[in-house]
Amino acid sequence: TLRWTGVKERTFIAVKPDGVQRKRVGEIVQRFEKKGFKLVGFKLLKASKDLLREHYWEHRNRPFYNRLVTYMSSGPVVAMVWQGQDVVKTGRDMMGKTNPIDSMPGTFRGDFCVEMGRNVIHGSDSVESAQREISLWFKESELCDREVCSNNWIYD
Ligand code: 3AN
Repeated sequence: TLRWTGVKERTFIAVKPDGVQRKRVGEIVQRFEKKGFKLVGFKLLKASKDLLREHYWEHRNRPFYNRLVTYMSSGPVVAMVWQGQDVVKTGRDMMGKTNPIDSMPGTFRGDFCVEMGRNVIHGSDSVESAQREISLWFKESELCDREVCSNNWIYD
């Protein structure tokens, strides 16, 4: 309905291989749930280099590109789609900055890691990149958004 116009915003969040190996999946999921966002997609997979090259296409000319793709394909990642009002920006705020040294305590990167090359989590940086990334990682049929959701308790 018109009353809840922003509620359908979606972001793509991935727990990177270092985050999975270091058992951060539960806490990351828990913090998104506690905040009030809705989980609409979730899978554990070992991403192919082709998928990762496309995912990080905007960084293709950066010196760290190949290392980044190698690291991201080195083990399973947890790919997720979260939905809710302003979830893209809020997800970025919950993550902290690209470099953990600039990330405040209370953020995932501020709390869980020390180096940019092992920074635990990915989150889309805009609504447009979220749409691109979600369609890259998920089929529409893998997303669940039809279940009854108690929006009344989360949105005014
Ligand atoms: P963010 O993930 O915060 O949006 P981006 O999109 O600038 O950051 O970079 C994508 C990923 O590339 C980062 N999460 C990080 O793993 C890696 N990365 C970015 N900059 C560097 C760098 N200077 N050296 C090594 N890795 C980097």
